[in-house]
Amino acid sequence: MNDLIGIIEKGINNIYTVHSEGGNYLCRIKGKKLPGSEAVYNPLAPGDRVIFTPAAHSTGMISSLIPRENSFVRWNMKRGLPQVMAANVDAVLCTTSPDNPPFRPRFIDRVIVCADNVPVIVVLNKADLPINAETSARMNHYRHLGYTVFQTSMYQKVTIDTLRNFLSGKTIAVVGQSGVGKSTLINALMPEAAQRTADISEKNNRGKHITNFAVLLKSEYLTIIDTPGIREIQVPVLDLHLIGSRFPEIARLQDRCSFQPCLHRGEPDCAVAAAVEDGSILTDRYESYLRILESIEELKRDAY
Ligand SMILES: Nc1nc2c(ncn2[C@@H]2O[C@H](COP(=O)(O)OP(=O)(O)OP(=O)(O)O)[C@@H](O)[C@H]2O)c(=O)[nH]1
Ligand SMILES: [Mg+2]
Ligand SMILES: [Zn+2]
Repeated sequence: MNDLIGIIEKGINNIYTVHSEGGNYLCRIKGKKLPGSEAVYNPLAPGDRVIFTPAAHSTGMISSLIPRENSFVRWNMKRGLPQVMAANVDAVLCTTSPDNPPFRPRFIDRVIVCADNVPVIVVLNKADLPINAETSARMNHYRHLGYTVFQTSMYQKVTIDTLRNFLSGKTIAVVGQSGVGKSTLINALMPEAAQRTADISEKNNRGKHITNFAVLLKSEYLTIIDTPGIREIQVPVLDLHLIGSRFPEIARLQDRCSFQPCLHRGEPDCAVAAAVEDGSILTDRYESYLRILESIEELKRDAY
């Protein structure tokens, strides 16, 4: 049979569900390894476009990956390898909550850095719970930095409708801590998704990692990739100089630093340090940036 192009919906135990014109195919990778995927945790992620050879009974063999337009990649701490959670999306929806689990802005900053060539939308879900001034201020700050922000609640239909309208026609990946309500939000946006959800643990105020593999879900107007909740998100090992370019307020000043390239941590006559000093860059965002640099340096040290 002729080769087909398809989209990965999910991959479990090296068996990939590939969506194509003719329907869904259960595929394996031809020769077990895809060229170029040696140093990664997973060779394929939901949203990837692949070429495969169909066989009997809706099965098939994947022979190659069509180069990705973009991806969301985190560092898998257990395996010490980069893990692609979604590919070829129009946006990453970074989902957070004001409480249960608590709001963690540095988590959002890391999600933004993990989004390679994709816009990030920041969603404060569970907006029916009390939102403290600090959380509101940080959400406003993301808006000020140029990110699209939303507040949603499963109990406020209008918030879901507003988000659904905004996302209409797009393919998005939903990421965030466990228990913030990613799957609940997806079920509200597209009821046919019927993703499993569960209450968070009362003992430690954390989610229970209910979604355990990433999956691409389609409705008539929307394609969404649900992803497993992450407890501690680690940025992959990237060139340190790339990190500043993923902080818009740092990126727009970088050219003005005397020292080039500048990492903005103690170099003389640094425009970013000056902006932190005069308050035009939020101190916590700057510290968040520094922690990310340190965490990458740590990973590099561990590798030797
Ligand atoms: N108060 C409130 N609770 C919500 C809202 N959305 C979701 N929840 C609750 O939050 C809990 C966790 O929801 P899930 O959708 O399973 O969370 P998740 O982010 O998919 O979690 P993982 O799959 O573990 O990553 C459930 O008890 C939901 O009912 C909301 O808007 N408001
Ligand atoms: Mg879930
Ligand atoms: Zn600098």
